[in-house]
Amino acid sequence: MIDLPVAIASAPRVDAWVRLLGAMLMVVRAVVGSAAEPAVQPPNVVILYADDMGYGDLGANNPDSKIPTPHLDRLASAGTRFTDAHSSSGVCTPSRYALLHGRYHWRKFHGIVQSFDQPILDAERTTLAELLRGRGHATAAFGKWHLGWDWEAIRRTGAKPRIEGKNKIYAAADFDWRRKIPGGPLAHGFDRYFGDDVPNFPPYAWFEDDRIPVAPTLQLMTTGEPPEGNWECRPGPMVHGWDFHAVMPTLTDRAVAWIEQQTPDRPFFLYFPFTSPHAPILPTAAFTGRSAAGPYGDFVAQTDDTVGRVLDALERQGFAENTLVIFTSDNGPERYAYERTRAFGHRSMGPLRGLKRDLWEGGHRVPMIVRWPGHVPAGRVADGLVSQVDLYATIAAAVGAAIPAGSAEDSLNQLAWFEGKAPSARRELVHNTHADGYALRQDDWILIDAPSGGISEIPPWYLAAEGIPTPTHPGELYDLRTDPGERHNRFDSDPDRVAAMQRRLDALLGR
Ligand SMILES: [Ca+2]
Repeated sequence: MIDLPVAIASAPRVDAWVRLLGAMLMVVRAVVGSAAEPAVQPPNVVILYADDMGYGDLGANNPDSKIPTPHLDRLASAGTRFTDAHSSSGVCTPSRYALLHGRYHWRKFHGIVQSFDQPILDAERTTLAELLRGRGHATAAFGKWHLGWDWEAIRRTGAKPRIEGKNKIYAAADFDWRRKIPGGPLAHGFDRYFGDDVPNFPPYAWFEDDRIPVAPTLQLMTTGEPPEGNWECRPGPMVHGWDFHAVMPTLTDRAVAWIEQQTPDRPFFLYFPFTSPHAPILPTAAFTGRSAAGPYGDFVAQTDDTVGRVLDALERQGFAENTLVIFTSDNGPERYAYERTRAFGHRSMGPLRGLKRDLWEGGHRVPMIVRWPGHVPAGRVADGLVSQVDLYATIAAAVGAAIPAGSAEDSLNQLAWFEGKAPSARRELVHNTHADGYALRQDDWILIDAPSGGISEIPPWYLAAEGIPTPTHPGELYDLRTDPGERHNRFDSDPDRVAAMQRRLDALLGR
């Protein structure tokens, strides 16, 4: 502000000039201000994160899809669809860590958080939720957390689990369920949390913020089989009357209700990691038969409907225009996807090779749509390279937040590209699921530093039907521009590129 001298402002002729000068200064401030600040208020941010949804399960990505996804297709036509977008890992927990920290998971760990494991997020690094809350956003997480809690804080003295393989099997009486459970979403920047942590892990109970309001009293019981696949449920404590079918509808209701509580005078951040279409595959009666790809297809259709309900709530409350909506998935489709190709002619992996866990594209190239009216071009398809690791710096730029030193070290700001003003900032990406296998992407090329990019088991009939050869080389090299299905291994024919990419991968991994 410029203070005008009172003595001059009081003289009548000078007063007119001062008023004119004041008006000009206001115009200058308005112009300068609008250039520096993209909006009166930073945008709301909504991340919708599907669980195990494949590249080819998004209708807009797959002309031969047998699953209707009208709401996601609508989102894609109102925003930009990314066809070379990647989760950090081929499994759940590491991808979530990478998304919320803007950091490769493999710098710290590889596997998933098991049931009753301790928290995996870093207290010394700012999460995306902490960043946005610092910018003034109200923050909430609904759904699948799967980043651990400090269970030790509520474990009763002397209670010890029975160990069976990966599972620590506790009884309901081993915990004091009346107490707060530290280390969860509220410890990492979220004002609110509602969800079931992991739908196929104990405790089978609702979490409200940092408490479990209705205590588990039973051990897991399931009756019958799901309509497709297995329950995939780990043993452990369960609430009386727990209803697996109610999980996605309840999460959707709660997320919509939270949006309805928001007001235009404060921006918000909704992080909504779905529990679907991950197993147990349990579409509700309203969605049974909705697709031509079996119960899994119906569960994807239900997932799409949840997206529709969130988009409708944003529209109804007047938030749609100033909300950055990002839809993506935490990894590729589960192993049932092979049988789905035979039974229904639906390819959850689309044209890609491999599934969840794999270093091949099907493990980590996932659907991604970004909508932000007036900023991100509508109806555009972007084929540049992007990682979910980049969402942190990109969102920070969109809301005008500075990234604290020491946080989000791997995240590239892709805002100019998202807005259609520049190419992708990313030329290179490291892929990893397990500790013993890495791949390096450079422009169109991928080097898989393992004899096979496959980790998920492949049925012999599928290998025969697709004409996939047995691996015979110490590594794999593909040109994804001409060979997106990774069929023609160039490892032997391009040794110079293999050596250069191997050196670069070793340097990036510090080995
Ligand atoms: Ca997953």
